[in-house]
Amino acid sequence: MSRIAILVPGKIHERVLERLKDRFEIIAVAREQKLALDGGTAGRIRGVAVSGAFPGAWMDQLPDVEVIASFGVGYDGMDVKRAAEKGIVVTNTPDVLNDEVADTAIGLLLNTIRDLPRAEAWLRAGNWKPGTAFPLSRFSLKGRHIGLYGLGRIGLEIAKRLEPFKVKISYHTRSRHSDAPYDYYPTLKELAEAVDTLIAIVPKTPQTHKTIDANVLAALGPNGVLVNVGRGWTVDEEALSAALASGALGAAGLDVFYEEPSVPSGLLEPANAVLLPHVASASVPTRIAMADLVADNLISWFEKGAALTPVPETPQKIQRD
Ligand code: NAP
Ligand code: 8YV
Repeated sequence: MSRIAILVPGKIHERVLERLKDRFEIIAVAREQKLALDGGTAGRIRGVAVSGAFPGAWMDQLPDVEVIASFGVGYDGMDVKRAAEKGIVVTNTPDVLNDEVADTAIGLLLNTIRDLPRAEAWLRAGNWKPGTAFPLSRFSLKGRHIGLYGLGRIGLEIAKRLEPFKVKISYHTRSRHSDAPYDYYPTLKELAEAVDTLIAIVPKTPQTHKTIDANVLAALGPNGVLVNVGRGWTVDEEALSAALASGALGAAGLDVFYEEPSVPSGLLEPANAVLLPHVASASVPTRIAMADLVADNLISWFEKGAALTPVPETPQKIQRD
């Protein structure tokens, strides 16, 4: 009996392929505007494993695809509307990366507030000599009031990690989380006015576009700190560059950027910015857990008739036998 064909467009974690190759036929193709598949091959594909965007036009090329397993919890590059219209189930990788991303957020927060990457660079450059000392950090975490923009799976883990630091914690989401022991602010502007430190962990959606704008940054103020581990899409980077340069905002720590991997010079130049190349989930164990969940979603769909972690936009309408 011929094996079920799974499409893999572009690169994906090696573990996904290792887990799938004995059960399925893997069809690997380059990421191109139109997938290089002849009609016969395209017609045999019933599942997809993908890291990164998956446009609706690719779905149109695959008449019998049932499930698309995406590597990552954020699935903003996936045309879920088209998938839902076509009855295709899309899965993502929630929860398995919560701890790693929350840990990274705390590390980035401390690095930004205490200027630790520049202190290390100063040491490595041979500046630490008798009678010299790296300048005191302007800011301290002590006594800060931290606002979480997003209190979902990852935001909640960040909040829990912040509690032992004895900081005040507040949050803004679309709706109040009545079980959360933190102050709720119904708008991002009100949250920014109340706090001195903002940590963003919201998805890329039309509603979150450039919501961290000049007004929000001004509300955080000269002692204010912004940390973003969600998506660069959420920040007006021009306004952020200007605020960092003028001192209207104290400092920023960014793991994500608007147009990755391009980082604007207005963010590269200021000394009061700590920048990471989108590494919040990027440890060997966490990426293996994400890869396993991609594979397990496909295996579960084809062997048990249901995916493990379908996204809310594509509930499992097709229950397989
Ligand atoms: P989640 O559980 O869905 O939580 C999302 C949070 O964002 C919820 O609290 C939601 O609150 C809030 N939110 C959504 N739209 C909003 C809006 N318009 N205004 C205010 N709040 C809004 O997602 P998660 O698993 O925590 O992941 C969050 C995002 O982090 C992902 O989508 C991804 O983009 C990003 N991420 C980045 C990395 C990295 O490597 N840097 C790694 C993992 C994830 P309500 O539903 O109550 O409004
Ligand atoms: C990954 C992420 O960097 O899960 C997400 O939404 O942004 C990160 O964990 C990405 O998905 C895969 O490279």
